[in-house]
Amino acid sequence: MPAEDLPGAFITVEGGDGAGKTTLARSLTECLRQAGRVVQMTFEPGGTALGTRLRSLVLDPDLTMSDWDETWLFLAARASHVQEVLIPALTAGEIVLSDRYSDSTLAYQGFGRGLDLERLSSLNRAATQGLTPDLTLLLDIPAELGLARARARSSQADRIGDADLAFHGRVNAGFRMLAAEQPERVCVIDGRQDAAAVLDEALEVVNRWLDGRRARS
Ligand code: Z5A
Repeated sequence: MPAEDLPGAFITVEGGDGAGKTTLARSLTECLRQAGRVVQMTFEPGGTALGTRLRSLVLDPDLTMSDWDETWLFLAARASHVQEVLIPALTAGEIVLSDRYSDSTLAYQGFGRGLDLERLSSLNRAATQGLTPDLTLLLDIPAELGLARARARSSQADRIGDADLAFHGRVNAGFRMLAAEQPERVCVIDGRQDAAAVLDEALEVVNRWLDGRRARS
């Protein structure tokens, strides 16, 4: 089920740790609402009661789990998010802005952990019922900068954020490869810019996409 078959608009924000996704998703939501649009902001892993529980398990630094166990937890959180939040909001014609979605699984578990990308893509299709974003904003910053930002904000340990720099470098390179494969969906924004410049660029991309969609319908 491509999101374009539903009346709403499905936009995701992706990128490595500390890239500025949450900051951008919040400010973009506010600007779009001020312009009179109905926007639901959500996030993964989380967004539902089950997703919130799974989030605390998958990020718990005191738990050990295999890379596939980790993957199943993200996929289970995604399946409930799609069914309970995304499909109803898109069916109601809302703009849905999700802080992370299925590209994160390909980047972290595929490029980062080294799991098979084709298998992950097929599991993503099953967990999402085939729901793909209309538009993805990828915040691209060097892993060192993202980790420094994330660690300056919080010293709380987390099982994935605490992985080494090489892991985060592979994740970021993976996101760039996904963007290169699907340039019609994924727009790369330089996350090194200050937050206001990132927002300006994102707003321009989103408004252009929304206007284009209205013209096409
Ligand atoms: N994960 C996965 O492995 N597989 C999956 O399928 C999914 C997720 C869905 C939790 O995600 C973890 O789950 C994550 C990926 C993995 N890995 N880890 N750890 P998360 O999204 O909840 O966690 P996160 O990526 O670590 O989010 P984050 O650290 O909160 O990063 P962010 O949302 O991109 O950044 P931010 O919170 O907006 O900003 C971080 C700090 O930088 C903050 O102090 C801001 O004020 C500052 N900031 C933001 N923008 C700027 C700019 N432009 N300039 C300067 N400073 C800025």
